Amino acid sequence: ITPILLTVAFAYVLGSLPFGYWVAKRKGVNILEVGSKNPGATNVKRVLGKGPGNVVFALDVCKGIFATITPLIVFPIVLGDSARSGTFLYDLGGVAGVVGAVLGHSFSCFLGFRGGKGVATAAGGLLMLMPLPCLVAAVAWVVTFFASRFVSLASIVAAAIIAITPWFLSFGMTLNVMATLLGLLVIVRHHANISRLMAGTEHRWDRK
Ligand code: NKO
Repeated sequence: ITPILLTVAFAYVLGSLPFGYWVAKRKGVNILEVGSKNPGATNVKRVLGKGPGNVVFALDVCKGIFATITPLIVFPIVLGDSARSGTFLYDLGGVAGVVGAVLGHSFSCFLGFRGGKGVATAAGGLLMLMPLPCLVAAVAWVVTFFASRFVSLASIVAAAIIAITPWFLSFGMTLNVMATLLGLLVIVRHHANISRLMAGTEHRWDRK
């Protein structure tokens, strides 16, 4: 249990790094008070433009990748055969990494337990654990976005795909349960967007 707790703690702190907040702050903007008030890549792009938005997206994806890949590399080395690829402990290490990072991003200890919606960070971690569902979700994200021009709707559709598709593949119970819970968490984090979508007041993305 100790390696799992250490992994969650490490991933949580890493995920908590509020890159969206910091990048905007360097430009003199408090991202928590403008646009959708979300410290994610989308809102940084909306308020500050393409460059800063892409930087935040890349950094948020990287923190998901790093938090997840670290236990996948360290567990077999430190714990030996009981945590090699294919074991429950190995899967649990990866799950602790991605879940810790998304919780950190969403409830950052550097932002008074506020944070983003976890889309980019989850995408980075899931890419390491289940590349195929992640690719399908990414394609669905792009299609939904260009069809609707709602970033939030695209993210919700991608999260639903992450929650559902792994059950039809052979990842095993540990990863499947994680994917469903993570997908649901990302959807719940979009509750304000969902209200706006239903009220017809959600922000539509138009080319700048
Ligand atoms: O400001 O409330 P807002 O309109 O900013 O923002 C809503 C938005 C918040 O999310 C972000 C991150 C944007 C990342 C877009 C990259 C899409 C790449 C597709 C990844 C597919 C895997 C998804 C896994 C979800 C669990 O939604």
